[in-house]
Amino acid sequence: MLKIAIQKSGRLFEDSVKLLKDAGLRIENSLDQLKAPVRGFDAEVLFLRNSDIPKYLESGVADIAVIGENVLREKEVDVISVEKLGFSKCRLSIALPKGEKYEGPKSLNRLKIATSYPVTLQQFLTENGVDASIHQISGSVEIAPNIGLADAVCDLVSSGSTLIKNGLVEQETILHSEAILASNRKSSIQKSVLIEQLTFRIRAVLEGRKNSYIMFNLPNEKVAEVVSVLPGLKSPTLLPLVDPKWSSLHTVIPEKEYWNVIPRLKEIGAEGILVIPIDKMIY
Ligand code: PRT
Repeated sequence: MLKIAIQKSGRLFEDSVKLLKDAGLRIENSLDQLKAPVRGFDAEVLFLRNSDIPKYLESGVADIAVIGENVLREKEVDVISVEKLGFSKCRLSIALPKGEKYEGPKSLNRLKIATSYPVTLQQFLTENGVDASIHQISGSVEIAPNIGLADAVCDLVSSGSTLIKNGLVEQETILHSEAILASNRKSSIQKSVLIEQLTFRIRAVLEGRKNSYIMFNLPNEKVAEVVSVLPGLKSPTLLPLVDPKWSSLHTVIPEKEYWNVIPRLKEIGAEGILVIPIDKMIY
């Protein structure tokens, strides 16, 4: 049985549960459980604190986990990063009070920086030859300069509004992070079949999320021109319509190209464009 760790509650919880459900794992949980059996896959899910997952993963209590890259990096654990999952994207950034001059890392010399990420920050300071002191705090980092606890902060940022609300300006990003699937080294050998099966399912879900299936009608003489603007899979499918002068074209396009491609298809003469989400996609 594969032991899969996910965050018990917090920013990663909902997306982690959804990913596993979309991959066909039916978690039989009630909210106060620490562990839940799974139907549809030989696994059980452990609900843990995000900050505790790295040590449980490294020690083998969990075989595989959904975890923020930032936490793995901070805890310096020896695990295998299997797959980036595309959610909980954020960055670890250094911010200074508005009005303070910043001309690169050297501006941090002799400053006191408040953070919950002392290891990652120290690595950045050392790599850049900066002599600053680190004040470790476990939460509400952004208020540290306002209450005189520090000169600067190093904290996670997603929208940036927390920094702005506290009169801080983001100056230097030291790490980009998102949720990842990570596995224990021993388990990746001993339970390789289960881990490969789970990874295969998760990749199929992620590929599906990144793409859309589109279909539309077009005059036959426009087929070559339309195909030239399509970024999709190897070759689109062309089907005849009842009207012999028209065809229906079906293909897959990456979500990120969708809004560039659709207006061009319309300009060329495509009609009745349907865009359909893809549940799973396997290359
Ligand atoms: O208690 P437990 O150990 O389970 O959880 P935690 O306190 O580590 O977790 P949680 O739920 O706050 O965050 C879990 C993970 O979500 C983090 O480790 C990151 O990988 C990811 N993540 C993504 C974030 C953010 N975005 C984020 N914006 N984690 C925290 N923040 C905080 C940030 O610290 C700051 O206070 O949100 C604020 C800034 O947000 P913006 O949108 O105003 O920029």
